[in-house]
Amino acid sequence: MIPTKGTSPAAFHPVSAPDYVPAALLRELQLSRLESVVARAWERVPLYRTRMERHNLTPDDVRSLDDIAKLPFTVKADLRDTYPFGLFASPMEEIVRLHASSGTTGKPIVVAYTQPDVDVWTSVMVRSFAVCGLHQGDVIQNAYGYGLFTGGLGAHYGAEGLGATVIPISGGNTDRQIMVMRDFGVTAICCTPSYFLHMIDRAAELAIDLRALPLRVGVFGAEPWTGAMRERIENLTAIQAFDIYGLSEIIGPGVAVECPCQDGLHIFEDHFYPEIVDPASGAVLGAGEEGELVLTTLSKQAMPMIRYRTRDITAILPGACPCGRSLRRMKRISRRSDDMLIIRGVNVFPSQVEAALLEVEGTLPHYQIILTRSHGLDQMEVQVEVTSESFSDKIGALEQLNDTIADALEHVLGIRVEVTLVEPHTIQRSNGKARRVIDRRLQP
Ligand code: DLL
Repeated sequence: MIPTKGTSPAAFHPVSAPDYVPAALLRELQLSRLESVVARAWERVPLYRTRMERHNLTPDDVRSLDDIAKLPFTVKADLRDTYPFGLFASPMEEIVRLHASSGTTGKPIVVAYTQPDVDVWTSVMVRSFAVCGLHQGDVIQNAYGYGLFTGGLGAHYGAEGLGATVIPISGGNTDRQIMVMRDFGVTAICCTPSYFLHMIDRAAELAIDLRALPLRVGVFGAEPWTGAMRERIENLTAIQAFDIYGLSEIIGPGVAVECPCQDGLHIFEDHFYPEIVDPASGAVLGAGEEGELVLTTLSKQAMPMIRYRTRDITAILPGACPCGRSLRRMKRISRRSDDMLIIRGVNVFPSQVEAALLEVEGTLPHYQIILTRSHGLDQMEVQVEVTSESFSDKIGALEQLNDTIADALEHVLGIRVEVTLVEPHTIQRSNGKARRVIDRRLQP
């Protein structure tokens, strides 16, 4: 059955039942789980206990869901400072899996799972796929990277748990991806949105019409992408593109996913308790207000996370979703608070650049921002790939396109930046998360 906007065939999938638990029951469940997780963290992880003691708190101080706001935050540096196993709440004999995320600087962070943790992870991934309208009989090509990254194995267990057929192809070797997609009757693809765009380009070069294949669903995440990027993907293929969100520290993929209404991502809040806080003051914000997503794991054993500051910027959407799920929704993540570039005093986010480029005809959504410093002044160059047709245009037409892009960027960013048009395929592709920014400002 092809999912259409506003209706959800997944609504009838038995694994989706917890998505519809009445809100009052859900709150009760969350509170009893919160009490257990706080007690576990207190008893077993010295960092949590010391921090709570410093605030004169014991687990008994958490008596309602609002009391969560009394608890201290946990941040990424806590994982680095206790590297590798300092936040584990289970002995190694009970831990069945380790993953790690490298990040951009320094040591990786390590995350651990007991068997019940892997089961929870599988269950939220099964529910995620069901929300996207997938079921037994679907053939899921899993092009998220397998290995220490959580994307590959998370989606793999979810697809198998659903009873679908999973192709564990991992990232890379784009020609083989397209061959498999065509020859194996693939109905769903999982990868980063930027990698899927690359697959679309390559399929066009190989004269393979993706619309002629049974492919109907894409489950894309692990990096920010815009509504305009979704439109581009959906217009160039016959798929419905869903946004899936997650992070290693909390579990991996499967923290939240879009339903066919495509208006925000439902958070699996029976396992992950969301709050939105002001990134500067840490104050809890209300529904509809944009701020930093803070998550508390409600059922994880090996590595409970209490009020983890994700750095991802979003808002909890007020109101009920027409799909009928009681799980609250968050806006798609457009940016991270630490992604913000400050160029000559102006705040710039890569997502603004992407949104502006997608408005200009003749450009491809492959771009890179290069930052340099000359005579103490920050310079920002945006390299943009243009279609081969535009590239073969006369010089005058290219100059005009360059000006149009520079104007569009100035309009959203508030500063004039240098634009360089480059041929298709000039910008290096990634099989996983795209590298949007190259910062050479601190290089000697
Ligand atoms: O990226 C887990 C994942 C795998 C999610 C596959 C979805 C699909 P990490 O490598 O730890 O885990 O990176 C987590 O990636 O804090 C966000 O900044 C970003 N991110 C993940 N999903 C999305 C999304 C995985 N749908 C970090 N939209 C997070 C925007 C996302 N950003």
